[in-house]
Amino acid sequence: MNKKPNLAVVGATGVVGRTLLKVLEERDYPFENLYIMASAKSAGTVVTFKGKDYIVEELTENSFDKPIDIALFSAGGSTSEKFAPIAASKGVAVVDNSSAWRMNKEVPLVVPEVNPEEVKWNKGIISNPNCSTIQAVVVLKPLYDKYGIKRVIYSTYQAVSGTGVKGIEDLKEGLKGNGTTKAYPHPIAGNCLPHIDSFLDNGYTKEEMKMILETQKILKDDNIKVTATTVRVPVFDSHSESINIEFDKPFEVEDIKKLLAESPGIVLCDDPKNNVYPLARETAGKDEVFVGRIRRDFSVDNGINLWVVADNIRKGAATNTVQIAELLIK
Ligand code: L14
Repeated sequence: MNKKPNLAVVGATGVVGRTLLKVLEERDYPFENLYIMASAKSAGTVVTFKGKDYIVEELTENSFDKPIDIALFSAGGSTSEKFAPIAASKGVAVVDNSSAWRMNKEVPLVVPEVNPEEVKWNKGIISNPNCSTIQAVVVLKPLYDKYGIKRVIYSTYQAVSGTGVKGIEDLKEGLKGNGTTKAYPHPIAGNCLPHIDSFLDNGYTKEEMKMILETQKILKDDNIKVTATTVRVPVFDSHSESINIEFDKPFEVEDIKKLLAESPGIVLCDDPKNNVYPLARETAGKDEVFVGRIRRDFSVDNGINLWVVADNIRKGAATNTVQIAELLIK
């Protein structure tokens, strides 16, 4: 692409959408024209971007008749399911934040530090992985390349911002002593809910299955065994994850620390004797994935334990989307 693209942001008024605009602004993403679209409910509201006011347009089947080059979608699964193919059919490159297209074989699932080359074969839609998957695979990829991975066990501690405004409200109200349950079936303050997204017949939640299947797709290896337990915790921003990995090959813990510290998008944060390890409150607002508590799992051959934390709305959604959009204009 030689000229600057015409850019559309679809769903700019939610938690991810607002951060998407912020990240586009921070990274000075180049564009000729910017169109901001949302459902009829938010249409007509004014959004300020780089000091200029934009009126939010209603997303319709005709929205992409304009000469739009790239559209960043963060408007939920059903909107993406309907409108991403319409946009793609009109020649728009869609970067989609919902879970609608991630496991579709015709759609690349991209984390720029991990598999940037996948963008090339897109047929109009590129999918942004689930927030919990993104931060995990940024760390898994260099380890996979060097040592091979047999099995991964994920246990997550996920922030309420992933649920959007209602989740944030439930925690705010809960901390004031009001047990509101707008977002969750139980109060979130003072609780851990082993329940993210809905339950499937196999006993797992959709969030758990997303982590399992997306990890295999992104690392292009269906032989990796993956299991997951995803838990909502009373934290506003940043998902934390305990990741247990069993490698094919032997390793030295010090080599792993060095490898991760040198890998793209990762900050090593591992000095437990001085109380230094990745923390949700410290990673909130940042774009890197933080890793610490790196230690051998003595219960198996070639096993390791890691603690991985990242801002779920930034690296887990908005920043990753903008990084994909940057690959599109390279
Ligand atoms: O699949 O509630 O993109 O924290 C991301 C947020 C699923 C739910 C996705 C949450 C959603 C998740």
